[in-house]
Amino acid sequence: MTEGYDLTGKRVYVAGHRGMVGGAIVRRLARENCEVLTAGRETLDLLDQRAVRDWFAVERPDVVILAAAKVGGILANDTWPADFLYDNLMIEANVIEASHRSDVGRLLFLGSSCIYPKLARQPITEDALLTGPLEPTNEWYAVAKIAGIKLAQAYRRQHGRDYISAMPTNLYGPGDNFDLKGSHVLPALIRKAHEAKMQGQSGLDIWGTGTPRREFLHVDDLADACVFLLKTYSENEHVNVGFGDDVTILEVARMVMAVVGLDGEVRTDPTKPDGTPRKLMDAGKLRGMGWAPRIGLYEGITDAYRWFLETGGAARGMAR
Ligand code: GFB
Repeated sequence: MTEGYDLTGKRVYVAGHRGMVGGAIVRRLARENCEVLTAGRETLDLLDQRAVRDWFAVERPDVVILAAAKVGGILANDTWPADFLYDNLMIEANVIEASHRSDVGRLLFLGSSCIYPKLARQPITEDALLTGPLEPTNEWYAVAKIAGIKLAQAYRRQHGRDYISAMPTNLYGPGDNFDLKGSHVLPALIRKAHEAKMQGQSGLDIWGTGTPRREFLHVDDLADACVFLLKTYSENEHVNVGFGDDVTILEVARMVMAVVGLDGEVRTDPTKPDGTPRKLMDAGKLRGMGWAPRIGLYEGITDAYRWFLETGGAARGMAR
């Protein structure tokens, strides 16, 4: 444990600030007395090793939060396996190595709950990593994220760097991707429910059987957990950031319909993949350190729908 790592006056680089996660972290850091650094893709291509090294050499951040990633839902993972593996490996390798080269003292790498084996015992504790085969629908992304954890650990071990990793569960909230081909389930259902309501239809079409269980965390809670970990945690093992409870896809679909105000039944489509049956993370380690989420699922979906309405629900591209 780092006793009260102080962010005051630090230059904190948030990689991926235009994505849902990076955006939430920038909003949360506004409450800290630090300087936030960001760089859009037009300024800095994180796939370009030379450009990343040069940017770090000039900007000299003290702290890095690595929230940049090629992300997407079950279909996106299946459609673009090369992008999910290559882009994520390159982003992690470039940012972590450049951080070390330019003497960044503190780095937080963000992964995903899909790093765990498909049939891991539930709720999933941190030590389930690499104990069994992965879920095939997202193994490319999972392998890249596991490599990111290992990179942080390797720089800690070989170079004494204070680099840590957090594994969030399925996230949602303002800034999400509402493109139906690329998105995760919650933004997809919000958009589909909204469009059905606008067209005077009833009922909501969902993919798969509706029986898989998923745990959802509002991205503002994740951002708060990231700042908490940066200030307090300094160990080799990654930390789960979960909500602590899960729901079936059918349940979440009904909740979305209630928030949006859409009547009718949920219609399943078993020709579409379910993905992993369940991935509830054990959030006990982080709770034991004194952090807990604040935003309940219904309240969080209401907030995500508010953002969708305010921004016109523009189909948003992949966050990076
Ligand atoms: O959120 P999601 O795309 O990804 O799908 P995963 C979760 C569940 O919702 C699956 C179902 O069982 C989907 O079949 N679902 C129902 C839908 N209707 C829809 C819909 O309209 N759109 C989508 N997208 N799903 C992802 C991984 O897995 O989780 C990523 O692919 C990452 O790599 C992320 O780890 C956190 O939860 O299955």
